[in-house]
Amino acid sequence: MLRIALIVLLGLKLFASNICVADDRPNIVFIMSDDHAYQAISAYGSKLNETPNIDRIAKDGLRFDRCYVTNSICGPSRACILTGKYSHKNGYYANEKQFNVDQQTFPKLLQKAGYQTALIGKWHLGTERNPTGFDHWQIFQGQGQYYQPRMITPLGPVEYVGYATELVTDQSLAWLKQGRDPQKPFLLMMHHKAPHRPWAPAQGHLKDFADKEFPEPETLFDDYKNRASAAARADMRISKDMVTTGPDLKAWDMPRFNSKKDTQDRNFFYNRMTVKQNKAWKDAYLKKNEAFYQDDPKGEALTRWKYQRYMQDYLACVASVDESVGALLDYLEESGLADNTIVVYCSDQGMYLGEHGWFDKRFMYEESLRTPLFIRWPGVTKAGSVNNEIVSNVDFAETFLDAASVEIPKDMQGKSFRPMLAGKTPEDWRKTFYYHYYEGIDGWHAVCEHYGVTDGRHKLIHYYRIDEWELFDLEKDPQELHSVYGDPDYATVQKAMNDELHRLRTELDVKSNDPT
Ligand code: SGN
Ligand code: CA
Repeated sequence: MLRIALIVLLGLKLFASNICVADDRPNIVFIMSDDHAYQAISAYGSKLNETPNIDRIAKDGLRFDRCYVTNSICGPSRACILTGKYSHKNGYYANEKQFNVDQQTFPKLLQKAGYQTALIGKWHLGTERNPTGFDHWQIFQGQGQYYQPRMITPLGPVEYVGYATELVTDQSLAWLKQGRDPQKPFLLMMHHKAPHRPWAPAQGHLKDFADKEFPEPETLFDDYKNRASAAARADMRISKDMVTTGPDLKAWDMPRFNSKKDTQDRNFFYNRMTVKQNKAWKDAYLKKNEAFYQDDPKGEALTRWKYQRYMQDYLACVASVDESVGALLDYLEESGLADNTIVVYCSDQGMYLGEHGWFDKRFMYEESLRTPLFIRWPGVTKAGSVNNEIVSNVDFAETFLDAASVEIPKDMQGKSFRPMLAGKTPEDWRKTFYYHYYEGIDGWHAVCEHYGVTDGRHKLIHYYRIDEWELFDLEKDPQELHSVYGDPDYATVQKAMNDELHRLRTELDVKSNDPT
């Protein structure tokens, strides 16, 4: 009798202790690509490609149609995501600086609250000091290389053999399978290099788009008139700034290109490749390059050819990212983790796929201001739902903390959109959004420094170093081709937007345009 009572008691104790340790806070898998335009995701109606796996997140979850970034450039976007603060507060306002890793970040707060945290892939916030707030991390050096990338780990650098997107996927899966403490909820930040310039596809995707003719954007031959001079000044035109014989377009493997520079460019790529990879590349490009030189297109015809090759390579890089998302989703489902895991897919910013004749990002125009965002949280997000509110990468930190029931620090500058995941928009949700780009006319691609405000319908931009303004009516002019700044018909709108701009600058404590 006594023995039975003891066994029962012991059983109850075990049961009770299980209840104590069970931690049902959701896991977070945050998948971020680099420069992935919403125009190249089928869940956003892409005319260019299919992304069946990214679409799975949209199908089972929520698609955001107006996720804006505060500063459309890589490192600053990442710093903003980690800290929940604008660039002027987190200090990382331009690429190639050193992120202050001692500051508060949401992974650190999750870690302190009992989450296990991991970061795998692109960091691009400087490597003089190691990332902090992660139980496990492994990052590309700088921008990272597509083929045989070097990765920095807590034990030092490791030279990998393989393709960046696939390596990041494999390492993420390995951590999920073997590196995790199953008793703890986790945060996994899986950061791809792709589809960033120079758009080097994986061996297995080199020919995916070889025979496809892509529709050209209507503004491929933009004349940059009726706006401030910033658009015309920028060096990011497919026509003149995209390199045909260099890594951009890979029309290089021809006997006639034997200058030192051509050879260096080629070797930079080819020397990183295995014999098999190199053969696959030659097989994919050589014949087409020959045809290109036979045709010898000039002027607009050349731009058209460049645009087609750009898309062919860019979308092939996207195909690997989409595969990676599929592998992650499959594993979450097979392992039973999916039910209690929030899956996020986004990019660090948007990208021009020929709109305004451009590649790259940086401007406050829609293509680079908006970044793709999909979130699936089983039991919370409604399958196939769409959100049209202005959310931002500055909101991510607070949203994740909120989802994990961790207190949100007062000094973060975004707002948790956790209620929106369940389909409820808070009544006081923002109606306007502040943007600020700092790298400026002397930086890469010569995009003038600017700040601005948008409410989704109108957009006011001030290129403050050259003191020129733009005002767009996005309803009448969705492609942002005709500024109505100074137009008497828009005087009231202009005044209201200007007031709002100043209100937001005060609220966000923007004291100076030059944070240095
Ligand atoms: C590199 C690219 C630029 C790109 C920046 C920043 N040039 O410098 O075209 O704008 O990265 O991109 S390249 O010749 O090296 O490819 S970011 O996404 O990392 O901000
Ligand atoms: Ca980027």
